Amino acid sequence: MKKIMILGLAGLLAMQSSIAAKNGMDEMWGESTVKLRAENAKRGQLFDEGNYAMFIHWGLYSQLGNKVDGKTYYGIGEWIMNSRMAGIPVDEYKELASTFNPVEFDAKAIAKLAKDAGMKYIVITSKHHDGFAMYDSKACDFNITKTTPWAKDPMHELAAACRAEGLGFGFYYSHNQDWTFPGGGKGPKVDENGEAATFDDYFKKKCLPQVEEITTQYGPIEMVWFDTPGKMPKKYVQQLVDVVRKNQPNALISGRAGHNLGDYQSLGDMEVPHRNVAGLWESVDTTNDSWAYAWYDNYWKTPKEILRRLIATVGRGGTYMLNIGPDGAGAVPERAARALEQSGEWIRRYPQAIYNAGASPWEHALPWGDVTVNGNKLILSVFEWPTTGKLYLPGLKTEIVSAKLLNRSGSEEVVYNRSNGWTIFDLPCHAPEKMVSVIELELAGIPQADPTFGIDPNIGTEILAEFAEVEGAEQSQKRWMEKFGEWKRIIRVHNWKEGGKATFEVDVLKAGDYCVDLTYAGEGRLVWGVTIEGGEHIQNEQNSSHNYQEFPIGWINFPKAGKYKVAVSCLDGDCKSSSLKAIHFTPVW
Ligand code: FHN
Repeated sequence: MKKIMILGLAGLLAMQSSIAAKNGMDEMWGESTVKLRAENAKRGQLFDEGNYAMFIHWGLYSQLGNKVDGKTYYGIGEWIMNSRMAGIPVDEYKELASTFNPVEFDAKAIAKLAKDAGMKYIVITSKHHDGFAMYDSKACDFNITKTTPWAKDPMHELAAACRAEGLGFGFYYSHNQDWTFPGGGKGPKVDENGEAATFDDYFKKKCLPQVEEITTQYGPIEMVWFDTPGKMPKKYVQQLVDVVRKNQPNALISGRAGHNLGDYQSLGDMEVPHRNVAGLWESVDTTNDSWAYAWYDNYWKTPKEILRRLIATVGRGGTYMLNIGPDGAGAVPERAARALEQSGEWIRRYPQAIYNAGASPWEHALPWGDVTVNGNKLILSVFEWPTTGKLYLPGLKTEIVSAKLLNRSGSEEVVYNRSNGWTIFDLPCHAPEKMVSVIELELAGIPQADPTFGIDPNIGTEILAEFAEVEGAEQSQKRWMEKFGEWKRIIRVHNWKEGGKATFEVDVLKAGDYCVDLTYAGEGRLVWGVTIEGGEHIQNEQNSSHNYQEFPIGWINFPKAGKYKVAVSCLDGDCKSSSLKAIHFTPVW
C-alpha cells in the first residue's frame, strides 16, 4: 500500500511510497475485490489501494474518428480540429454537434466493463480542449444536451452506473485550453461581436461555472482530472481547486491542475517508468495509440501487455489509469473491451498482485517479469516462463517463510535453494497460466532486496542506460511523438567524449560466456567497446540507424560468480551523435 496523505503535490512527492505491511489483505481483496466500494472509500483510497482505473476520452471528435472529408489523419483523435491534424475552423467544428447521435452509448455496459476489467473508478472527459461539454451545462450551450439530436446527459447515467457497480466516478476537465470559446487557451481571440476576449472572460463565463457544475450535478465524485495547465496563472488554478474542495471534499485533484496545487503527480502521457518513483503518482495510458476513437487504430495492447504495464506501474509504486475511446455512436471498440475483460479475468484470480500492492524492492522489472509487494508477501508475476524448470531471483535479503506457485485451483509449494545471494526456484515445465503465472512468497518481514541487476542464467537481461553511472558523456531524457500525440521517451547516453563511459553494475550467478548486444541510435558505422572492470575487454564495429536498434557486439566472459562493473564506450565513428539506450547479456548455450 502506498501511504496516502493529502498534502498537496509538493508534500506528496517527498513522501516515500510505502511497502509496509497490510495485514488481513487476503480477506479484504482476495475473497471479495468489491469490498472497497466507492461509497465507503476515503479520499484517495481507490487511487491509492485500487491502483487501476478507467480513463475515457469521448466527445464530438469521436464522431470523426480521425477521418475528415475522406482523408485520414494519424494521431490522437481528440486533437482533430487542431492545425497539426485536420485544422477544422471553429464554426465548422461546432456544426458536428448537429449530427452527434450516440445511440449506442450504454453507461451500464461501460461501468460493467470497467468492473470486469478490475478497475476501481472511471474518469471521463466532461470537456476536452475542443470546448464541447459532454454533459448538461447551463454555463455554455455548446454541450451535448442543447446542440445534439441525442439531447441527453450521459454523465448522469454513467455516474449512476458506476455507483451501482461500486465504482468511483470522476471527470476530466480541460481548464486552460478551450479552442472554441472566446478567450480560452488557444481559442478565438474575439467574441461573436468582434470584441477582444481575454482569458479572464473565458474563465469567469465558462471554466469556473462549469467546474462548479461538474462538482455539484453528479453526486460524490472521486476526482477532477485537470489537464494541460500551460501558463495558466496560479490565481485561476487556485479558484478551481477551491471550488472542488468546497463541493467535493473527498475528490482528488490531478497534478496537472498546475502550480503544485494537485494532490498527486501525473507522469507524462503513456509513460510507465522503469525505476521506482516516490510519492503518490499515476501513469495514464491508452488501449491503442490514441486517446479518442480513431477508425484505423487497431494497435491494441494485448491482455498480456495490459497486465505487463499495469503490474510495472504498481511495481514502481504508482496507479495505472488506462483509456478507452468510444466511437461517435458511443460504442466501445470490441477489441479494446475484449483485451480489458481478459486481463480482468486474470486480476480476479490474482488480486493480491494489484490491489493494495506496492513498489518492488528491486526498484525495476526483472528479466522474466515483475514484482509487487503486499504486506510481507512478494508477488512474482512471471511473464516469460522458464523452459529450463528454474527461475532465478537475485538479491532477496529477507528470509522466505513459504513459496507457492498459484494456479486456478489453488497453489502448490515450490522447492527452492539459495546460492550466492540468489534464490532459485524449481518449477514445472508448463506454466500454470497462459499470460502471467504467479509465485507468492511469504517472507519473515518487510521485503528487502539488493537492486543490482542480476544477469539471468536462463534468458536475456536488458539493462537500460538510465541505470548506468556515466562519465564523459551525457545522460538525459529524450521525448518524441511517434505519431502526433503518441509520446515515447527514453533516457539515453549520448554526446560521448574521448574516454567517456557508461558503467553498469551487474550480479553474475553463473560464470561463463555471455553474448553482449547494445541498443543504440546513431549515424554511420560505430565502434563500441565493452570492458569488465579488471577483466576482459571486447570491441566491435557495427552499423547504426536513426531508430534505436539492437546490434551484437560479441561474447564476454565473467570468470566467476559475483558482482562486476561493465563499462560501455563509443570508441570510433560519429560518437557525438550516437545514443545508447541499453545493454543486453544473454547466456551462451
Ligand atoms: O492534450 C491532452 C490529450 O489530448 C489527452 O487528453 C492527454 C491525456 O493525458 N492529455 C493531454 C496531453 O498531455
